[in-house]
Amino acid sequence: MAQLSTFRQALSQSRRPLILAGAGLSAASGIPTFRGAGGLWRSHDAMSLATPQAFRADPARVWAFYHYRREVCLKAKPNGAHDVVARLSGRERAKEVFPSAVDVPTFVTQNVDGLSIRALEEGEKAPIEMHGSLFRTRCTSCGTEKPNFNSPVSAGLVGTEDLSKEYRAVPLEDLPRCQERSCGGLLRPAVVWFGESIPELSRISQHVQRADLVLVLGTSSTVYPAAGFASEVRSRGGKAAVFNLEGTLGSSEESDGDSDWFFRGPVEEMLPWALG
Ligand code: BJW
Ligand code: ZN
Repeated sequence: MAQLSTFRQALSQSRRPLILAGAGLSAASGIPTFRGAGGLWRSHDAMSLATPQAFRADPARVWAFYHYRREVCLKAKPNGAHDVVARLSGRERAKEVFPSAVDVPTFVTQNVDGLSIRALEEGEKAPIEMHGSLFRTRCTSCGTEKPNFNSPVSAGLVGTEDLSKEYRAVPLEDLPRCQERSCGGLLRPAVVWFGESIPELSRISQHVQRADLVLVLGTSSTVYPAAGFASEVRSRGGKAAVFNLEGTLGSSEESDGDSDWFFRGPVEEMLPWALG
């Protein structure tokens, strides 16, 4: 297969590789994606759940949605694709796959499920979670941000995780509250909602600007700024390889609209095969 040999050559020549992941990376762990068949946004209106306006208008409804998502992710396990990327984030495997690289690849994930972090072994570099994490909370009063793996996230939300059931309003005082001394403010999930800025964007942009090869794994490339990273790398003469179940606009068997290589299929199978 011609495209495999040119892809392997690009891996071996890359000095600054970048990996960008989306919801498809976690699909094999049973985490629903956002768009596409069975996607979360098909059955839940994004604009009434993933915006700061939605949280201000009805924090209990938004928390019920995030409580449900947290419970699903806590029960899930990293899959083979998370493992492959985690090994690439360690020196030994990175040297085999990217022998010319100056460092282990930069790994940026849009996923908030924490599975890429759970897949890490000792010495492997953690990804940048560009859309935040379901397992961090931020206080809307004092701003304190903390890891939070409580299950349930607050006692008042128990039972609301069954989104098929009619929604039961939870009083504000029973939602997750800040435990900092005398604060007690309302907590929110430390995720990035539509219209919010991306806290790590300047650090990420530096990596995107320097990257000469980007592997785009399981993202529909519809949400900016991440959706623009591959074309940014390519516009400077770098290369992009897309791994996705489906092609996007302008794709054919061997190329995606905005890529040099397109590996169609489940990323948990295609990625280990393509890396060799
Ligand atoms: C498989 C597979 C398998 C399945 N193997 N593949 C420029 C132009 C136009 C608009 C904008 C722009 N810049 C900013 C905007 C506005 C907005 C935006 O992009 N809107 C678009 C919808 C048009 N962006 C923002 O607001 C961002 N903020 C920002 O830029 O601030 C500055 C600013 C603001 C306003 C205007 C201008 C500037 C913030 C975006 C935050 C996104 N947040 C979410 C929710 C996080 C919390 C939560 O989870 O609840 O992040 S939305 C959701 O989409 C989530 C995801 O990370 C993100 C991306 O989704 P992803 O990962 O691509 O998932 P899917 O489901 O779409 O795709 C899955 C893919 O996997 C599919 O292709 C499948 O085929 C594939 N797949 N199984 C391989 N086994
Ligand atoms: Zn507080």
